[in-house]
Amino acid sequence: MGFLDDVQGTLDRGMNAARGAVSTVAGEQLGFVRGFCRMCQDGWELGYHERNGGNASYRLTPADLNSARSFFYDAPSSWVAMGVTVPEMAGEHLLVTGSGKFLRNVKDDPVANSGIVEISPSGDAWRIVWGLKDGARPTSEIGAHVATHGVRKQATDGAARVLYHAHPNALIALTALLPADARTLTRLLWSCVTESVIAFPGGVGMLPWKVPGSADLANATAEVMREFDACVWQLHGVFASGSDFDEAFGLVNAIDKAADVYLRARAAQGGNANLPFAISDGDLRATASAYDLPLNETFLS
Ligand code: 2HA
Ligand code: ZN
Repeated sequence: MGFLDDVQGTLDRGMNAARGAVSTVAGEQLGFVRGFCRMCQDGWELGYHERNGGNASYRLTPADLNSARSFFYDAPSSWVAMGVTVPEMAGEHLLVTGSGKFLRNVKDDPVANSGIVEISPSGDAWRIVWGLKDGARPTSEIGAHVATHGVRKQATDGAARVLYHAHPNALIALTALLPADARTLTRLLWSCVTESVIAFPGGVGMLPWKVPGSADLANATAEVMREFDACVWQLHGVFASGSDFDEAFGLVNAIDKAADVYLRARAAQGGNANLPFAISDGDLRATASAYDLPLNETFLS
């Protein structure tokens, strides 16, 4: 290689580095990236994300995609199969947290700890178009995210955009005391905090223990979330959907708070499960009627 080639190579590398730096900083300023960072930070501050615990994804709108496209890599990564096939998600773009990444670090360095993946035309693979730098990959629960996005997108006519997976202490503790039954869990949560039925009038779904990151967990979660906008994973945490970051985060927060109140009340009377006072089915119906809520009647007596 001659001297001039060397100079050209150095200039090219310099230009690419400069462009990378510009696109990185600007990408981080996008509104949906900032909202995503805030949700991860809020979860960290509430103790939902020990180590690399938890993960999140956001399905970009066409407007988000327009505003983000100029920051995408010149060449996306190769396609990587994700173990589930979700035709409804073909061509969609998801902002996702990275596998093994700590959610407490997302806000300070979104391009290292999260990134945007495009879903393949057949809905069975992803490739990285922004972020997830230095060989990072999307969350180990990418299958659950993509499969559930497909289901929630259909169930809500496209309104659902956020999926949030957290490991809240009280909720996990409560699942050690209960069978994996959505009705039993929902009734406990509704019965001890007045606003529970307002936050989740449809109730919450629940799955028995499964291997994290498995296709079995992904498919079972998507199935449960045809009906529910949250699915509790026994001895693991919760997976929740929302139209925006406030909705998904608020749902997890409300579910965990009710679990915490229940456990405190139960502990305060020596562990006895029969609380002397609880919100009755009549009270739940009255609340639903006052606020015109889509109450899940099958969970009442
Ligand atoms: O992202 O929480 O369920 C780590 C996990 C896997
Ligand atoms: Zn988890």
